[in-house]
Amino acid sequence: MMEKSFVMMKPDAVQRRIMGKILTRFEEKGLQIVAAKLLKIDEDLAKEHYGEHSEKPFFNDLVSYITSSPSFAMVIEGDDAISLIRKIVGATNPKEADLGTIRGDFAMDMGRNIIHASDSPASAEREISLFFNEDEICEYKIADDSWIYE
Ligand code: IDP
Repeated sequence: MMEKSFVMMKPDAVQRRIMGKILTRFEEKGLQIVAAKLLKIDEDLAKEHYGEHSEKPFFNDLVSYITSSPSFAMVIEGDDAISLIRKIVGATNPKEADLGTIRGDFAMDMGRNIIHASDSPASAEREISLFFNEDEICEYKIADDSWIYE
C-alpha cells in the first residue's frame, strides 16, 4: 500500500553535514521525496511533536536538542513506506541499531540519534500535518517508477 511517512533529519545530522548521504539512502531504495524543508523547530512545536514523551526524564534534554539548530523535515512516499523507513533508520538506540541502518552507521547516542521517522500510520498523519501544509506536499510521477515497482 502506498504510504507517506514523516521523516526528519535532526540538528546533529544537519550540523555534521551528512544530510546528502542520508537522503541518498532513501532515494536509492526507490522511495520518493514529496515534501522537504529546513526549519528551526521552536519549543512549542518540539513539545507538541514529542508530546507522548512529556513525562519522561529525558524530555527537557530532547526538547533542547531538537530546538538547538535547524532540522530537515521531509515527507517520503512509497509502498509500505512507514515500516520500511523505520527499518532503514534502525533502532532508537544507535548502539543497538544494526550496522547498515542510518543510526547504526552514523550515530552513537540515544540523545544524538540524527533522524526521526513516523512509527505508525496514525503518527505519520499527525506529524505530517504538524510540519507541512497540504499545498507543500507535491504529488508527482517519477519517470522510472516502472523500474522500481513491478
Ligand atoms: P524513535 O525516535 O525511535 O521513534 P522514541 O522512543 O519515540 O524513539 O523517542 C523519541 C526520541 O527521544 C528518540 O529518537 C531519542 O532522540 C529520544 N530518546 C528516547 N529515549 C531516550 C533516552 O532514554 N535518552 C535520551 N533520549 C531518548
